[in-house]
Amino acid sequence: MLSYFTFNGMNRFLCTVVCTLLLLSSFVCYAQEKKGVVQPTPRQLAWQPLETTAFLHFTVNTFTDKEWGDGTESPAIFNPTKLDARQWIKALKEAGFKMAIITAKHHDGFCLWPSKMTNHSVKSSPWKNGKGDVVKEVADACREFGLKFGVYLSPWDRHEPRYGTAAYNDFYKSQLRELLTNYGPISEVWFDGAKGENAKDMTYDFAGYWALVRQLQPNAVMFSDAGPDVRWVGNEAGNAGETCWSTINTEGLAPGKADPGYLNRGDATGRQWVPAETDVSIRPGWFYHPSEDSKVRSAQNLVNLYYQSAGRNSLLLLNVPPNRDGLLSEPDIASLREFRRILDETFKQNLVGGQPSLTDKKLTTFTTLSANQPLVISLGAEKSFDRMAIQENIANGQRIASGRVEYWDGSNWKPLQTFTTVGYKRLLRFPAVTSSKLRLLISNANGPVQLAEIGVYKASSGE
Ligand code: FUL
Repeated sequence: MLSYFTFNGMNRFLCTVVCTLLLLSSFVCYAQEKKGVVQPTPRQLAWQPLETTAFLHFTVNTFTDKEWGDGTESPAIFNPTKLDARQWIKALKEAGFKMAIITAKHHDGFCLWPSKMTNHSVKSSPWKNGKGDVVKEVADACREFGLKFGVYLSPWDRHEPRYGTAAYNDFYKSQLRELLTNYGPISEVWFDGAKGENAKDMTYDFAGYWALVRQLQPNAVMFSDAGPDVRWVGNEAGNAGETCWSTINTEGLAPGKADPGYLNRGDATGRQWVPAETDVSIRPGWFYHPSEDSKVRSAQNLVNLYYQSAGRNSLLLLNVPPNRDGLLSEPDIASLREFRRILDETFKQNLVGGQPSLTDKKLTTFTTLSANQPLVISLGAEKSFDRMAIQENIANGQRIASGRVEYWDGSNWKPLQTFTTVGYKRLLRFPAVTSSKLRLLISNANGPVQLAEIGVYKASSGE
């Protein structure tokens, strides 16, 4: 009995030691794997696949023909007699847009909702006898058509007399609270960094604004030049960097004070995950101007913007400004419709065959690749193609720094295209080739690559 207990006790002791060692070693591996890997938060992960989102710039400027109002505009000029937010959101939905962000207040200070904090709003306008609420109409239409909804609330306010004093921060937070509590779920809050040269000195309480958003709409992403959740792409021309990391170092960066080139490219060694959003307008201006009716971007131009933003690990935020009637204009709607038709036609059929984990449209099923480990992609038979999509499982970070694609010409591998960062999605465009297989090689990576998706396509003849 005694010897049995002693042996059994010894066994248990050894077992405990071995198990503890195993646990410790797996913890060390886990910690090493996690070390240095910067990952998106769940809210950023939900935002990135939206790909095409819309901005709606609308305010007194629509009626004064200006881009920046000075705050002296009379609310009496705001009278969009045919306003129909359902028409806006339906057109966006049909064009594949997944979110709409309304300028609830631009720099002129006029509020598109009946704010309790000021009379400088729709409630002092003739529109709907002062009983209207544009923010509510847009929020309701987004819910009806299944789009996410976001708000732009300009910190710079050229009308409000408290602007320039500490009391303005409380005023601004009260307005933010109204927007965050009265209109249902908000998916993005846009904090514009713009401020005129002659603007009064004002220290914005960004920390306080951001805390309020986290408290009242914890699922919303916040945009400002350098985050906290989403960063500016560094230009308003619709160009994400050819190299575009979702990571940056935010220390020392403040709204309005970040180097646009840095924001455009991101930073391979960045310690914060702050992906780039590409905001650009369908017209030369952000607001509607009758003289720009003939200057609306063509569908092909919009397709190009898509490749330069969503196709470079960013997200397209395309502004489509409502006109003085309160409607989206016909030329804008026609371009949007054709834009979607071209994209749908191009991406309707993935020519890659027999590699389910790479074509199942799920980032969580991936193939792990190291640098210089070739991956052959079979098309099953000879096919003609001129577009490629590559995606990483960004839930575990962004790793690809550079790589190349080759195609089989029947006897040799021939160079097709080189690329740098991939991240959520990289789209490649090249003259059409006919081949039965391709080969992907990653040249540089920050760690083992989790290759999630590969798509090979033949572009629509519309583009
Ligand atoms: C800028 C603003 O000054 C423009 O008017 C526009 O709203 C653009 C999206 O952001 O900073």
